[in-house]
Amino acid sequence: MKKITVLAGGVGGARFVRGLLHELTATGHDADVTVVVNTGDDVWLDGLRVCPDLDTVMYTLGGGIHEDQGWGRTGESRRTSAEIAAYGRGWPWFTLGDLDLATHIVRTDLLRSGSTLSEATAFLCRRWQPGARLLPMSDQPVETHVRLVADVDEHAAGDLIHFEEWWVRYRAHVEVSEFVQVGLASATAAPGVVDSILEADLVVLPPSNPVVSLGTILAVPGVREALQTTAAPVVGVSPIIGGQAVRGMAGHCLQTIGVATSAAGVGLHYGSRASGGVLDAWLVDETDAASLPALTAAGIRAAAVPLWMHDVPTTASIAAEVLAISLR
Ligand code: FO1
Repeated sequence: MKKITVLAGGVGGARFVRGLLHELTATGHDADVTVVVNTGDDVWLDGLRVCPDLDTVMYTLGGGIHEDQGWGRTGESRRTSAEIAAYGRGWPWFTLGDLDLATHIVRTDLLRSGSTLSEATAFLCRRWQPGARLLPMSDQPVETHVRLVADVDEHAAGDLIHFEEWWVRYRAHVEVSEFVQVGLASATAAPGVVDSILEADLVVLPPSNPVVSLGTILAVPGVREALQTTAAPVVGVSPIIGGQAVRGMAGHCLQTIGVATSAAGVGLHYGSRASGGVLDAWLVDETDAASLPALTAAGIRAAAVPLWMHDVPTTASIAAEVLAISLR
Protein backbone atom coordinates (compact mmCIF):
# COMPACT_ATOMS: atom_id res chain seq x y z
CA MET A 1 0.00 0.00 0.00
CA LYS A 2 2.09 2.89 -1.25
CA LYS A 3 -0.36 5.73 -2.07
CA ILE A 4 -3.64 6.40 -0.27
CA THR A 5 -5.97 9.22 -1.34
CA VAL A 6 -8.75 10.39 0.97
CA LEU A 7 -11.55 12.74 -0.13
CA ALA A 8 -12.46 14.73 2.96
CA GLY A 9 -14.75 17.41 4.30
CA GLY A 10 -14.28 18.84 7.76
CA VAL A 11 -14.43 17.19 11.13
CA GLY A 12 -15.29 13.60 10.18
CA GLY A 13 -12.79 13.48 7.36
CA ALA A 14 -10.02 15.11 9.38
CA ARG A 15 -10.48 12.75 12.32
CA PHE A 16 -10.55 9.73 10.01
CA VAL A 17 -7.25 10.77 8.36
CA ARG A 18 -5.68 11.28 11.80
CA GLY A 19 -6.66 7.71 12.68
CA LEU A 20 -5.42 6.42 9.32
CA LEU A 21 -1.99 8.03 9.78
CA HIS A 22 -1.84 6.59 13.31
CA GLU A 23 -2.67 3.11 11.99
CA LEU A 24 -0.13 3.33 9.13
CA THR A 25 2.60 4.34 11.58
CA ALA A 26 1.62 1.71 14.16
CA THR A 27 1.70 -1.08 11.55
CA GLY A 28 4.87 0.10 9.83
CA HIS A 29 3.17 0.93 6.51
CA ASP A 30 5.20 3.56 4.66
CA ALA A 31 2.28 4.97 2.71
CA ASP A 32 1.97 8.48 1.30
CA VAL A 33 -1.42 9.97 2.08
CA THR A 34 -3.06 12.69 -0.01
CA VAL A 35 -6.19 14.43 1.26
CA VAL A 36 -8.43 16.07 -1.34
CA VAL A 37 -10.38 18.62 0.68
CA ASN A 38 -13.79 20.20 0.15
CA THR A 39 -13.66 23.96 -0.46
CA GLY A 40 -17.42 24.43 -0.79
CA ASP A 41 -17.57 25.94 2.71
CA ASP A 42 -15.03 28.61 1.77
CA VAL A 43 -16.20 32.18 2.32
CA TRP A 44 -14.97 35.78 2.09
CA LEU A 45 -15.37 37.27 5.57
CA ASP A 46 -13.93 40.54 6.92
CA GLY A 47 -11.95 40.78 3.67
CA LEU A 48 -10.28 37.42 4.30
CA ARG A 49 -10.60 34.08 2.51
CA VAL A 50 -11.72 31.52 5.07
CA CYS A 51 -11.34 27.82 4.15
CA PRO A 52 -13.03 25.90 6.99
CA ASP A 53 -12.43 22.33 5.82
CA LEU A 54 -8.84 22.88 4.69
CA ASP A 55 -8.15 24.47 8.09
CA THR A 56 -9.91 21.72 10.05
CA VAL A 57 -7.81 19.06 8.30
CA MET A 58 -4.60 21.10 8.68
CA TYR A 59 -5.17 21.91 12.36
CA THR A 60 -6.37 18.39 13.23
CA LEU A 61 -3.38 16.68 11.60
CA GLY A 62 -1.00 19.44 12.73
CA GLY A 63 -2.07 19.28 16.38
CA GLY A 64 -3.63 22.75 16.63
CA ILE A 65 -7.32 21.86 16.48
CA HIS A 66 -9.88 22.78 19.15
CA GLU A 67 -10.74 19.11 19.75
CA ASP A 68 -14.25 19.52 21.17
CA GLN A 69 -15.36 21.91 18.42
CA GLY A 70 -13.63 20.08 15.60
CA TRP A 71 -12.84 23.45 14.03
CA GLY A 72 -10.74 26.46 14.98
CA ARG A 73 -7.71 26.60 17.20
CA THR A 74 -7.14 25.33 20.68
CA GLY A 75 -6.46 28.11 23.23
CA GLU A 76 -8.40 30.58 21.08
CA SER A 77 -9.60 34.07 22.00
CA ARG A 78 -12.00 36.41 20.23
CA ARG A 79 -10.77 39.93 21.02
CA THR A 80 -10.44 40.98 17.39
CA SER A 81 -13.82 39.61 16.30
CA ALA A 82 -15.40 41.53 19.20
CA GLU A 83 -13.79 44.69 17.86
CA ILE A 84 -15.03 43.93 14.35
CA ALA A 85 -18.53 43.45 15.78
CA ALA A 86 -18.19 46.81 17.60
CA TYR A 87 -17.84 48.37 14.17
CA GLY A 88 -20.99 46.53 13.12
CA ARG A 89 -19.08 44.42 10.63
CA GLY A 90 -18.64 40.67 10.23
CA TRP A 91 -21.07 37.89 11.05
CA PRO A 92 -21.88 37.94 14.77
CA TRP A 93 -22.85 34.24 14.55
CA PHE A 94 -19.67 33.17 12.73
CA THR A 95 -16.59 34.61 14.37
CA LEU A 96 -12.91 34.25 13.54
CA GLY A 97 -10.66 33.58 16.54
CA ASP A 98 -7.51 35.68 17.08
CA LEU A 99 -5.12 32.78 16.37
CA ASP A 100 -7.24 31.50 13.46
CA LEU A 101 -7.18 35.00 11.94
CA ALA A 102 -3.45 34.63 11.31
CA THR A 103 -4.15 31.70 8.99
CA HIS A 104 -6.74 33.68 7.03
CA ILE A 105 -4.49 36.77 6.89
CA VAL A 106 -1.49 34.79 5.60
CA ARG A 107 -3.64 32.85 3.12
CA THR A 108 -5.30 36.01 1.81
CA ASP A 109 -1.94 37.76 1.57
CA LEU A 110 -0.58 34.86 -0.53
CA LEU A 111 -3.68 34.77 -2.75
CA ARG A 112 -3.50 38.52 -3.33
CA SER A 113 0.19 38.11 -4.26
CA GLY A 114 -0.78 35.65 -6.99
CA SER A 115 -0.52 32.27 -5.24
CA THR A 116 -3.12 29.64 -6.06
CA LEU A 117 -5.11 28.11 -3.21
CA SER A 118 -3.01 24.95 -3.65
CA GLU A 119 0.19 26.97 -3.24
CA ALA A 120 -1.16 28.88 -0.25
CA THR A 121 -2.26 25.61 1.36
CA ALA A 122 1.17 24.04 0.82
CA PHE A 123 2.75 27.14 2.37
CA LEU A 124 0.55 26.99 5.48
CA CYS A 125 1.25 23.24 5.80
CA ARG A 126 4.99 23.91 5.96
CA ARG A 127 4.30 25.21 9.46
CA TRP A 128 1.73 22.64 10.52
CA GLN A 129 3.43 19.53 9.06
CA PRO A 130 0.15 17.54 8.81
CA GLY A 131 1.93 14.34 7.71
CA ALA A 132 -0.19 14.15 4.55
CA ARG A 133 -0.44 16.22 1.36
CA LEU A 134 -3.46 18.54 1.45
CA LEU A 135 -5.01 19.48 -1.89
CA PRO A 136 -8.01 21.76 -2.28
CA MET A 137 -10.53 20.12 -4.60
CA SER A 138 -10.18 23.15 -6.90
CA ASP A 139 -8.09 26.31 -7.10
CA GLN A 140 -11.15 28.17 -8.35
CA PRO A 141 -13.88 29.14 -5.87
CA VAL A 142 -16.82 26.69 -5.78
CA GLU A 143 -18.89 27.94 -2.85
CA THR A 144 -21.92 25.99 -1.62
CA HIS A 145 -24.97 28.24 -1.38
CA VAL A 146 -28.47 27.11 -0.36
CA ARG A 147 -31.80 28.30 -1.70
CA LEU A 148 -34.29 29.30 1.01
CA VAL A 149 -37.84 27.99 0.77
CA ALA A 150 -39.40 30.68 2.97
CA ASP A 151 -38.66 34.20 4.20
CA VAL A 152 -36.33 34.26 7.20
CA ASP A 153 -34.89 37.36 8.88
CA GLU A 154 -33.64 39.70 6.18
CA HIS A 155 -33.83 36.96 3.50
CA ALA A 156 -36.72 36.23 1.15
CA ALA A 157 -38.03 32.89 -0.11
CA GLY A 158 -35.97 31.83 -3.11
CA ASP A 159 -32.86 33.72 -1.98
CA LEU A 160 -29.49 31.99 -2.08
CA ILE A 161 -27.49 32.32 1.11
CA HIS A 162 -23.99 31.02 1.84
CA PHE A 163 -23.82 27.51 3.25
CA GLU A 164 -22.11 28.80 6.38
CA GLU A 165 -25.03 31.12 7.17
CA TRP A 166 -27.45 28.21 6.81
CA TRP A 167 -25.19 25.86 8.77
CA VAL A 168 -24.13 28.15 11.64
CA ARG A 169 -26.74 30.91 11.90
CA TYR A 170 -29.71 28.63 11.25
CA ARG A 171 -28.17 25.26 12.22
CA ALA A 172 -29.68 23.88 8.99
CA HIS A 173 -33.13 24.23 10.59
CA VAL A 174 -34.63 26.43 7.86
CA GLU A 175 -35.87 24.49 4.87
CA VAL A 176 -33.85 24.78 1.65
CA SER A 177 -34.85 23.56 -1.79
CA GLU A 178 -31.42 23.02 -3.31
CA PHE A 179 -27.67 23.29 -2.93
CA VAL A 180 -25.98 25.44 -5.55
CA GLN A 181 -22.24 25.21 -6.16
CA VAL A 182 -21.47 28.77 -7.20
CA GLY A 183 -18.53 28.78 -9.63
CA LEU A 184 -18.64 25.08 -10.52
CA ALA A 185 -19.11 25.74 -14.26
CA SER A 186 -15.75 27.49 -14.50
CA ALA A 187 -13.88 25.31 -12.00
CA THR A 188 -11.34 22.59 -12.66
CA ALA A 189 -9.84 20.06 -10.29
CA ALA A 190 -6.75 21.46 -8.59
CA PRO A 191 -3.35 20.23 -9.79
CA GLY A 192 -2.69 16.70 -8.58
CA VAL A 193 -6.28 15.93 -7.57
CA VAL A 194 -7.21 13.65 -10.49
CA ASP A 195 -3.75 12.04 -10.56
CA SER A 196 -3.91 11.38 -6.80
CA ILE A 197 -7.02 9.29 -7.48
CA LEU A 198 -5.78 7.59 -10.67
CA GLU A 199 -2.37 6.72 -9.20
CA ALA A 200 -3.61 5.64 -5.77
CA ASP A 201 -3.37 2.12 -4.38
CA LEU A 202 -6.45 2.91 -2.27
CA VAL A 203 -9.07 5.69 -2.34
CA VAL A 204 -11.18 6.36 0.77
CA LEU A 205 -14.46 8.24 1.23
CA PRO A 206 -14.41 8.87 5.02
CA PRO A 207 -17.49 9.70 7.10
CA SER A 208 -17.77 13.29 5.88
CA ASN A 209 -21.09 14.85 4.94
CA PRO A 210 -22.14 12.98 1.77
CA VAL A 211 -23.92 16.00 0.33
CA VAL A 212 -22.12 19.23 1.17
CA SER A 213 -18.64 17.78 1.62
CA LEU A 214 -18.08 14.62 -0.45
CA GLY A 215 -20.93 15.44 -2.84
CA THR A 216 -19.25 18.79 -3.48
CA ILE A 217 -15.90 17.17 -4.27
CA LEU A 218 -17.53 14.57 -6.54
CA ALA A 219 -19.13 17.37 -8.58
CA VAL A 220 -15.76 18.89 -9.51
CA PRO A 221 -15.09 18.07 -13.18
CA GLY A 222 -12.95 14.95 -13.55
CA VAL A 223 -13.22 13.66 -9.99
CA ARG A 224 -16.12 11.25 -10.46
CA GLU A 225 -14.60 9.97 -13.71
CA ALA A 226 -11.26 9.42 -11.95
CA LEU A 227 -13.00 7.40 -9.22
CA GLN A 228 -14.71 5.25 -11.85
CA THR A 229 -11.41 4.77 -13.75
CA THR A 230 -8.81 4.27 -11.04
CA ALA A 231 -7.31 0.80 -10.58
CA ALA A 232 -7.42 1.44 -6.83
CA PRO A 233 -10.24 0.03 -4.71
CA VAL A 234 -12.60 2.78 -3.53
CA VAL A 235 -13.79 2.21 0.04
CA GLY A 236 -16.34 4.34 1.88
CA VAL A 237 -17.24 4.69 5.57
CA SER A 238 -20.83 5.44 6.52
CA PRO A 239 -21.39 8.83 8.22
CA ILE A 240 -24.80 7.58 9.39
CA ILE A 241 -25.05 5.19 12.34
CA GLY A 242 -28.40 3.76 13.38
CA GLY A 243 -30.30 6.19 11.19
CA GLN A 244 -28.65 9.21 12.80
CA ALA A 245 -25.99 11.50 11.38
CA VAL A 246 -22.98 11.01 13.62
CA ARG A 247 -22.17 14.68 13.55
CA GLY A 248 -23.40 17.87 12.07
CA MET A 249 -26.68 17.99 10.24
CA ALA A 250 -26.10 15.48 7.44
CA GLY A 251 -29.69 14.30 7.86
CA HIS A 252 -31.04 17.70 6.78
CA CYS A 253 -28.77 17.66 3.73
CA LEU A 254 -29.76 14.13 2.71
CA GLN A 255 -33.45 14.99 3.12
CA THR A 256 -33.01 17.97 0.78
CA ILE A 257 -31.68 15.75 -1.99
CA GLY A 258 -34.14 12.93 -1.29
CA VAL A 259 -31.70 10.33 0.05
CA ALA A 260 -32.62 8.20 3.08
CA THR A 261 -30.68 9.04 6.23
CA SER A 262 -29.34 5.52 6.65
CA ALA A 263 -26.09 3.65 6.18
CA ALA A 264 -27.59 1.79 3.23
CA GLY A 265 -29.20 4.91 1.79
CA VAL A 266 -25.90 6.76 1.62
CA GLY A 267 -23.96 3.74 0.34
CA LEU A 268 -26.50 3.18 -2.43
CA HIS A 269 -26.48 6.91 -3.16
CA TYR A 270 -22.75 6.71 -3.88
CA GLY A 271 -23.44 3.52 -5.84
CA SER A 272 -21.23 0.65 -6.88
CA ARG A 273 -18.57 1.26 -9.51
CA ALA A 274 -20.02 -1.67 -11.46
CA SER A 275 -23.26 0.28 -11.86
CA GLY A 276 -21.78 3.69 -12.62
CA GLY A 277 -21.25 4.73 -9.02
CA VAL A 278 -18.02 5.28 -7.13
CA LEU A 279 -17.81 2.55 -4.46
CA ASP A 280 -16.23 -0.89 -4.36
CA ALA A 281 -16.80 -1.33 -0.64
CA TRP A 282 -18.77 0.31 2.17
CA LEU A 283 -18.36 0.01 5.94
CA VAL A 284 -21.44 0.31 8.15
CA ASP A 285 -21.67 0.27 11.93
CA GLU A 286 -22.55 -3.00 13.68
CA THR A 287 -26.00 -1.58 14.49
CA ASP A 288 -26.64 -1.36 10.75
CA ALA A 289 -25.67 -4.95 9.92
CA ALA A 290 -29.19 -5.50 8.56
CA SER A 291 -28.29 -3.27 5.62
CA LEU A 292 -25.51 -5.55 4.37
CA PRO A 293 -27.67 -7.65 2.00
CA ALA A 294 -29.01 -4.57 0.19
CA LEU A 295 -25.48 -3.28 -0.31
CA THR A 296 -24.03 -6.54 -1.58
CA ALA A 297 -27.05 -6.97 -3.86
CA ALA A 298 -26.13 -3.59 -5.35
CA GLY A 299 -22.60 -4.79 -6.07
CA ILE A 300 -20.96 -3.09 -3.07
CA ARG A 301 -18.75 -5.20 -0.81
CA ALA A 302 -19.91 -4.38 2.72
CA ALA A 303 -18.98 -5.12 6.33
CA ALA A 304 -20.44 -4.11 9.69
CA VAL A 305 -17.81 -2.92 12.16
CA PRO A 306 -17.71 -0.40 15.06
CA LEU A 307 -17.74 3.02 13.41
CA TRP A 308 -17.86 5.43 16.35
CA MET A 309 -14.69 7.54 16.19
CA HIS A 310 -14.42 8.03 19.96
CA ASP A 311 -10.69 8.73 19.92
CA VAL A 312 -7.59 8.15 17.83
CA PRO A 313 -7.22 4.43 18.68
CA THR A 314 -10.85 3.61 17.76
CA THR A 315 -10.47 5.66 14.58
CA ALA A 316 -7.26 3.78 13.78
CA SER A 317 -9.27 0.55 14.11
CA ILE A 318 -11.76 1.85 11.55
CA ALA A 319 -8.87 2.71 9.24
CA ALA A 320 -7.58 -0.84 9.71
CA GLU A 321 -11.00 -2.16 8.64
CA VAL A 322 -10.84 0.06 5.55
CA LEU A 323 -7.40 -1.30 4.67
CA ALA A 324 -8.63 -4.86 5.27
CA ILE A 325 -11.76 -4.68 3.13
CA SER A 326 -9.78 -2.96 0.35
CA LEU A 327 -7.66 -6.09 0.03
CA ARG A 328 -10.60 -8.51 -0.23
N1 FO1 B 1 -18.86 27.07 13.44
C1 FO1 B 1 -19.75 27.60 14.33
O1 FO1 B 1 -20.68 26.89 14.73
N2 FO1 B 1 -19.62 28.88 14.81
C2 FO1 B 1 -18.63 29.70 14.39
O2 FO1 B 1 -18.56 30.86 14.83
C3 FO1 B 1 -17.66 29.17 13.46
C4 FO1 B 1 -16.59 29.94 13.03
C5 FO1 B 1 -15.63 29.34 12.17
C6 FO1 B 1 -14.50 30.05 11.78
C7 FO1 B 1 -13.56 29.47 10.95
C8 FO1 B 1 -13.73 28.17 10.50
O3 FO1 B 1 -12.79 27.59 9.73
C9 FO1 B 1 -14.85 27.43 10.89
C10 FO1 B 1 -15.81 28.00 11.72
N3 FO1 B 1 -16.94 27.28 12.13
C11 FO1 B 1 -17.83 27.82 13.01
C12 FO1 B 1 -17.14 25.87 11.73
C13 FO1 B 1 -17.65 25.73 10.30
O4 FO1 B 1 -19.01 26.00 10.18
C14 FO1 B 1 -17.35 24.26 9.92
O5 FO1 B 1 -15.97 24.14 9.99
C15 FO1 B 1 -17.69 23.82 8.52
O6 FO1 B 1 -17.66 24.83 7.62
C16 FO1 B 1 -19.02 23.09 8.53
O7 FO1 B 1 -18.78 21.78 8.85
